[in-house]
Amino acid sequence: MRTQVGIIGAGPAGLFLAHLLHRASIASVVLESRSREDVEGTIRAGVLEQWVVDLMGELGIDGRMKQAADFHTGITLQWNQTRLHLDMQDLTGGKRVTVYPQHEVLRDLIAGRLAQGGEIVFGVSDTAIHGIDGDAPEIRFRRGSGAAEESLHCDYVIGADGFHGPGRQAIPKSVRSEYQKVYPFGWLGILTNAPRSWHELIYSNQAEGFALLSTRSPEVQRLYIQCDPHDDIAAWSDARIWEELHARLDIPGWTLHEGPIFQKGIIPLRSFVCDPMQYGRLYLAGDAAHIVPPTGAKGLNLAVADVLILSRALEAAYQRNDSALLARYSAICLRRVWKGERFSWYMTTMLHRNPAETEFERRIHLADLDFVGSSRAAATALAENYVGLPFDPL
Ligand code: RFL
Ligand code: PHB
Repeated sequence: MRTQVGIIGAGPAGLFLAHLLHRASIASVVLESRSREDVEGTIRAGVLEQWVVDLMGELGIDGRMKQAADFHTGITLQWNQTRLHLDMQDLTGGKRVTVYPQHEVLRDLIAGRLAQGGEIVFGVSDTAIHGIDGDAPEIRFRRGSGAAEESLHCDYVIGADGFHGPGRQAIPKSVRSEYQKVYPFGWLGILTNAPRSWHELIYSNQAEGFALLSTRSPEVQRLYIQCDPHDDIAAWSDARIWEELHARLDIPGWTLHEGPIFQKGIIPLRSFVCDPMQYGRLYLAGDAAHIVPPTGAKGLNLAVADVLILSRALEAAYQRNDSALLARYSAICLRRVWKGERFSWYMTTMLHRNPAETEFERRIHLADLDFVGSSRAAATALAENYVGLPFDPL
């Protein structure tokens, strides 16, 4: 098999890239280890930056989103049982955030790509990257375990294979620097059949710890609570989850709506950056190269930013024989990535209770929140990051 760009991973990074390359008349094949049902059914992110929503429009895959998404002009921060409404639209000159779940974005991307006649091979195994040092790289794989080994020959290999994929490992250790922070807390996330409790997202820092109220539809709500990352989900009965959510979200005169919980799970929180994001003919994009804790809602958005830059660089290489942008790919991406890392770390630190924090540190975090509430400049800085920073000139 031969194509121009071989993409490992049908997550947001890999699939947006396939669409962007198609728009630039560049051929690609996507290899994905999971089944289509699995990819389309995994519950992850919820918040899209404005430019990602606009990009979906440009790519002609925003039909369902326009019907089903929830458009928010602000967010609510809560501490000491008081709420602060941040009017993002006012603070950023008209930008909004869109709550539309990642798996719905993936459904739209997959259906759109298949309708174009694009190739996505689901259920591959034994994916292995070869020849990125030379000019004829290939990706070896099997269509399911036990099937014969095949080769996808291409000009460029894209590691859009998430944090645990083989892409990053293909960059020699001697070339790669990795920067990491693991937080001493995780998130327990639930989906519940309940009506909406509030008109926008609430990020709450209470004495009991962090909680986030988000939404999926008028009937389905998404909520998270800070927990021990090593907790066993079996230790969290529905009654205990609601008790903690009430303790962290209720304020005098307002109480959270409950409903049956139909999905729950625990995720660890980590910050991670791999530098460089490119080696030879291999280019990393999205979670393969960087991870942020979800408090800033940046992971998916950073993944799409990488491939937007990558698609422009590949377009210049193929259509104008100009590989200068490709050579700067890693540096251009990392500049934006580190700002996303900083913002995600800031939101996480400010809004969670670190089990090891001193009373001094706790008061600093509350002062940080108070500052956002009392300074338009501080509120604007938070809002600019939350709705998505402008792109640096290429
Ligand atoms: P993905 O989505 O992990 O996709 C990688 C794909 O590669 C496949 N793969 C392989 N395929 C072939 N061969 C192999 N050897 C392979 N190894 C792996 C995998 O099966 C997978 O399908 O990475 P990508 O595309 O870089 O996208 C990143 C985003 O998924 C991630 O950053 C976000 O979900 C993070 N995130 C959030 N981001 C936001 O922008 N806004 C949010 O509100 C937000 N909330 C969240 C989040 C992540 C969460 N979790 C579960 C970590 C909330 C949560 C709870
Ligand atoms: C979500 O709805 O899943 C969500 C929203 C905001 C975040 C993280 C996750 O910061």
